[in-house]
Amino acid sequence: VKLRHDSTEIEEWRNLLLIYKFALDEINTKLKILNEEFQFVHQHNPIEHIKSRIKDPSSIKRKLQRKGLKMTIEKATKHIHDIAGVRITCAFASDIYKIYDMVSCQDDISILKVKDYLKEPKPNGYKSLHLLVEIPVFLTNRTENVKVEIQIRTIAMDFWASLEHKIYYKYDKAVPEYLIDELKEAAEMAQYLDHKMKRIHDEMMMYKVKEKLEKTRVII
Ligand code: 0O2
Repeated sequence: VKLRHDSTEIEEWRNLLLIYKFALDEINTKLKILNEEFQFVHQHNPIEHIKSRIKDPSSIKRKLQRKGLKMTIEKATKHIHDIAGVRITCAFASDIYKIYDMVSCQDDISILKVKDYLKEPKPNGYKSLHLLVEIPVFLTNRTENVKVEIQIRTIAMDFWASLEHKIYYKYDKAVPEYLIDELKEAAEMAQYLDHKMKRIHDEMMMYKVKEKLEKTRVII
């Protein structure tokens, strides 16, 4: 997609994207602190990886076109909710809601919208928890409330989503029927793997608790 804009407009876009970048910096710091504190209190890390990105102008333009809108700053800030995006991957599905609780307890973060594709996966098999949040960014002369989309999913869900995303673009959104079926099957397998890993993890935790109890009994 070719973007033709004059220099003032380019400057305005640069400024806008910089503010989104500041919002990402803030969210990333918050998540890092929450994860470290959670680890300290519960001896468990709910977050495996955090990836963040600013949507590039050509993708913003494509998304606006999909919505039948022109590429303007006003339209982009109003209609594109994932200009700033954070993707959090965790080991277990139960961690997803723990992270959600931690984020929603932050005084300076407002949750504007929740899309729960875990409770209601998309027909293609896509699963993830999407939070549209707003965070204040304190600038030299003003405060801007900036929207950030947070996607939270397990490693297995993320593995599936990144392959599906590649296939979707590879076939220019016209994915052959047999691959759609294969992807659905793979989504079920990812869900099976999530359950299995959780069961194994819970067994291990039970074993650890039993072992601790045994040791305490010996000491008493
Ligand atoms: P990219 O390239 O990842 O940025 P809305 O305006 O909120 O109604 P939106 O933003 O499309 O519509 O809503 P949604 O459902 O929250 O989707 C936002 C992002 O979620 C997408 O961004 C994808 O990153 C991801 N996503 C949603 N559905 C799917 C899916 O079926 N498969 C995969 N792999 N990812 C999905 P973009 O801009 O589409 O793409």
